[in-house]
Amino acid sequence: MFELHSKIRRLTSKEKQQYSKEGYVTGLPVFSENAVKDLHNWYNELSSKLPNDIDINKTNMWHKASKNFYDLCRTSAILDYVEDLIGPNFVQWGGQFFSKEPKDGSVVPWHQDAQYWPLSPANAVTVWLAVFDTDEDNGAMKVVSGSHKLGKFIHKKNDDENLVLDQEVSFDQIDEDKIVSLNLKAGEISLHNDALLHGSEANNSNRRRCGVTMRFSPTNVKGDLTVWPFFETQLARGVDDFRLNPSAEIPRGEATPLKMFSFSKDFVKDW
Ligand SMILES: O=C(O)CCC(=O)C(=O)O
Repeated sequence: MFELHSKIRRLTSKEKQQYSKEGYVTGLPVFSENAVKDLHNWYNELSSKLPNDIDINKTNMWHKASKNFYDLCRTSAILDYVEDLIGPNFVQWGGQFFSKEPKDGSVVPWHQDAQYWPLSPANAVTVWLAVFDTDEDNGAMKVVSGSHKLGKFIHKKNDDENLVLDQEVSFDQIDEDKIVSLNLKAGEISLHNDALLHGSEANNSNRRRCGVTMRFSPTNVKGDLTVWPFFETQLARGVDDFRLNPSAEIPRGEATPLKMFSFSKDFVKDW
């Protein structure tokens, strides 16, 4: 879809060990420098379809709505990296933007994804693709290395309007020395485990910051439909011998999610 980086590769055994020990891998090349402009145009085109009063951070399920988004998530180099962590058979069930305009004040509180997700077994990998360069000045995602091994942290509800999510782990539970900023060049990805503590501070720069997240789980995952009735999967790679979840339609054109949770059948489609 976009020009691939000349250095795409598979994960090294050191990176696989790092994922297991520290819960993340970062700085993986996917798209070339030439592709960055295309990636920006892609983002501008998709985001411009949202009505002005809808915050892109409050929309999800883009992979079920937009062929453009779906195709990006099927980039073979991205799936190769994911396969190296969770094996050859896996599904996609989430696709979302985490975007911060310069000085918009938005913050992603410290949290563990698995806390929000009624999935078992909990073994999801998130791909975070940098659409723009991201660093500490523009609010790069930060992780607490090794925290995925420490069990569930206490999350408290916080309705502060600057927070992108409303469940937060207080800073006093966090080992500050273990915080790592996942600074990425546009076109690179990081991968993180669903139990890893992570979050991000405000974008204090004059540069936009945006990541595309893609959520993948091995095919043996089962979503609790009593909690997430809209949970639907698309086979991303391999075969699904388990068939434990409803399937999501594969988008053949462009629709735009206007909220967090939708069934694929509910999108207003142009196909
Ligand atoms: O982009 C961010 O700052 C946070 C992303 C996030 O929370 C996630 O990928 O689960």
